[in-house]
Amino acid sequence: MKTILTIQDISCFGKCSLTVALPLLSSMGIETAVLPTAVLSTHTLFKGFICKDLSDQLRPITDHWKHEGISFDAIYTGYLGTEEEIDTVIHIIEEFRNENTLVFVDPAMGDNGKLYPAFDRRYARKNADLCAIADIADPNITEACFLTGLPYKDHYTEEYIRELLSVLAAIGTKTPIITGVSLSEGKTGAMGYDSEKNEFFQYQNVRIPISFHGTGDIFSSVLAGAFVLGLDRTCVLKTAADYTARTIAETLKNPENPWYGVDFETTIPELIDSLRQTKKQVGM
Ligand code: PXL
Repeated sequence: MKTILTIQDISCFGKCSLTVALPLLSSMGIETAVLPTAVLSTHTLFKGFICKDLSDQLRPITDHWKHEGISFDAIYTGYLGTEEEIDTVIHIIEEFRNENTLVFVDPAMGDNGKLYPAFDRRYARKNADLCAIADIADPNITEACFLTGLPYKDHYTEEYIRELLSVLAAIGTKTPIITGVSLSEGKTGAMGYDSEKNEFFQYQNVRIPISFHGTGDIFSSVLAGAFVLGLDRTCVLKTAADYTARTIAETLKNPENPWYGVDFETTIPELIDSLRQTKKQVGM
């Protein structure tokens, strides 16, 4: 079985970060270890959340793992809190990585042209250091702009996305993938760049014109999992984008859907089925 370590916060209530990554990766058949960077009562969209930072626990935990000879096929980082924490995470990646380890970074820090209130430009620059050591990083357009220093655009062309991807690759990410890329009316998806082969790739499907909290974490978790399973990049994008879109569609059908997250639990059986079919098609 493939193994993955995911490093991000645990928002105890609210369907994001670890409460999404852990069930999704496990249901994809990947042994998933977690390194919680902080415990929050809820995610930060709730008023009055409380947060206990666990930065000082990360090294003692990973030191124990080292001592036990524990290793991982992949390391997937999500929402982190501070510049110091990013430095610690870079150190942990360097300690656990070998030539076969897949390092996947979701530099979660903003959307719609703005950083989340907790973050500033210095934090964004530090996140660029983390992306520089990633095999794959999947910022949205906003995050890609803060990572590269290129201006944010609401309306853009494929050329603009290619430029963002090229600069991300120049920073050091081997295969940057930009999410939330809409290249034609009514469609959305992701576009990536394999810098070793100098090839761009993309996948688009129907755009559901409503945004829900936590869908970025769902997309990233499935993307990371599908790469770890060894699917080719086009299948990976399709699996993650289709699953996210199906989840949003199912959530919209539920008149009692919660405002704080999506009903990703309902569609987990479909994810398992689609992976089974894809693997069969490619003879895995
Ligand atoms: O979904 C990203 C995320 C993760 N963790 C926490 C968050 C958010 C987004 O707002 O608040 C604590």
